[in-house]
Amino acid sequence: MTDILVTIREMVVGGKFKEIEKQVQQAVDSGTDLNRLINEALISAMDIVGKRFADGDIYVPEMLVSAKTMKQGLDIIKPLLKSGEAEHRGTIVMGTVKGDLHDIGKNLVTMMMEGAGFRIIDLGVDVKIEDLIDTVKKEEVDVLGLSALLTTTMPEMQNVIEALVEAGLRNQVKVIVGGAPIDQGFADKIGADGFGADAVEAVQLARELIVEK
Ligand code: B1M
Repeated sequence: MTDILVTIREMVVGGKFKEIEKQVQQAVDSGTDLNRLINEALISAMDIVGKRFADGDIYVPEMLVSAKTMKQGLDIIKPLLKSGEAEHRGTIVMGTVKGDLHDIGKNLVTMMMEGAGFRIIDLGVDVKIEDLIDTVKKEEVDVLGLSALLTTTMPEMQNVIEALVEAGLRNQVKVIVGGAPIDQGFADKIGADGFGADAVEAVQLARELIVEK
C-alpha cells in the first residue's frame, strides 16, 4: 500500500478530521486510484476502528470522530464519482432500517449508485417502514435498498418485505439488502431479491435487477 493511503487510513483511525480533506485532495490530485482510496484507506480504517471498539480499546466518542473523518474524506471523492449522465437508469430508494443509525456504508452505496447513473431517493437512517412504503407508493421506484449494521436491526429488513407484501407492492419493487452482518443466506431467508457485499456489488445487482424487471 502506498504511503499516502497508509497516512489517510491512520488519519481516519485517529479521527484527524481537520486534516483529512487536504490529505485526500492531495491523493486525488496525485492520481491515486479512487477505488483504492475508498477501499484500502477509508473502509479499511473503519474495520480497524471496529476491531478496536470490539476489543474495548476505544469507545463510542472515538468511533464517532473516526466516522466524521471518513465522511469528510468521502465528500471530497463524491463529486468525482458522478457520471454526469443526463438520463437516469432507474430509481433507487435507499435507507438504513429503523433503530439503526449507521450510514457510512449506505452513503457509499448511494454515491456509487449515483455515479452509475441511477436516480436516488435517500431516506437517511432509522427509517420507519411507513416512510419506505409511502415512497414506493408515490415514486416510480425500481429498487429498494436497505442497509443494517446491527444484528438487532437485521430483522427489520424482513419486516419491510412483509409490509411490502401486505401493501400489495412486493411485485412492483426489487429489494436489495446489505451491511456488515448481512449475507446471501440471510437475504434468501427473508425473501430479498439480492445481497450486495459492498458498494460495487450493490451497483451491479441493481443493474441486473432493473434489466430483469
Ligand atoms: Co457502531 N457498531 N454502534 N457506530 N460501528 C458496529 C456496527 C459494530 C460491529 C462495532 C463492533 O462492536 N465491532 C457493533 C455492532 C455489533 C452487532 O450488532 N453485533 C456496533 C455497535 C455495538 C454500536 C452501538 C450499539 C454502540 C453503543 O452505543 N454502545 C451504537 C448503535 C447506534 C445505532 O445504530 N442505534 C453504534 C454507534 C456507532 C456510531 C454512531 C459511533 C458510528 C456510526 C456513525 C455513522 O455511521 N454515521 C459507528 C461506527 C462507525 C461503527 C463501525 C466502527 C464502522 C461502521 C462503518 O461505517 N464501516 C462498526 C464496525 C465495523 O463495521 N467494522 C460498528 C464502514 C462502512 C463503509 O462499511 O457500513 O459495512 P459498512 O458498509 C459496506 C458494506 O457492508 C456494504 O457496502 C459498504 C461499502 O463496502 N453495504 C451495503 C452497506 N449497506 C449496504 C446496502 C446495500 C448493499 C451493500 O444494498 C442496499
